[in-house]
Amino acid sequence: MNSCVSALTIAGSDPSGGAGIQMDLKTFSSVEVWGMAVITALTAQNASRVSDTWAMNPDVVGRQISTLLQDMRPGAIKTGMLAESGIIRAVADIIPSDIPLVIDPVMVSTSGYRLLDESAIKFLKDEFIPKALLVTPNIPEAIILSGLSEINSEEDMIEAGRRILKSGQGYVLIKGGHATGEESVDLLVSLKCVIRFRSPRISYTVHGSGCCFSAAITAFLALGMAMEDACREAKKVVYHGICNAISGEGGQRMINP
Ligand code: PXL
Repeated sequence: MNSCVSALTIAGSDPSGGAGIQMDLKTFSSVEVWGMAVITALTAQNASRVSDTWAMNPDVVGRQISTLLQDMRPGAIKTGMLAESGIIRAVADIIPSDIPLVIDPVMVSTSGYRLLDESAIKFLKDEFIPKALLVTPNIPEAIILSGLSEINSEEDMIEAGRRILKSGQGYVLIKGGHATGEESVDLLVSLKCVIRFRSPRISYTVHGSGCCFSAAITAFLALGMAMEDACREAKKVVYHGICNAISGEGGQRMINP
């Protein structure tokens, strides 16, 4: 473990270990980055479903971050489940603008449970996403963030990415896991270019792959990689994790980075 390099996740707890902060910390460890975690929400869930969520008080989230940053400085920060606009505001107000920020715009769990208030989506789009170096939506999230009515092709993914990029500085990684075809294609879109990452499509779905992907990118950015390399290496981590998925009770597969 290279303990000089650290990354921070600001996300919800998944007691099953499949997603959320538990998955983020496992992913950071798998690439030998020191993991730190600020909890935004608790969830009650198992391998197959979320049954309840409890958002932290935004001041509690803010205090966790401000105390941590008094004597520790992560090389990169990612956010996952932010639950509600008060928490997004607390995070947006506190995190330093000179640390690379990856926003995984978590909205709904794989099993269909809402993890972000509907009313917080506008705030996420208008106030928080412009602060990100990278946003990592899947296709359903990209539809909501871009305002497109559907995404059916790589051209649509690029158009969605361009719409989500509010300023010229950032990147959007549109993940093609929800698309169809023999390959799973993710597109890294910036105002200057589009880069394609491909892997064979695996026929089953796994819980936690989105968290693992954005956490691995965050860890590689903390290690000093350029964005394109960080996304390419992270895709390998996720692909390996999906191939090595473990079966939870009820046959639900959980990623194993
Ligand atoms: O996969 C998205 C996600 C993120 N964070 C938490 C979750 C989930 C999905 O269930 O529980 C805490």
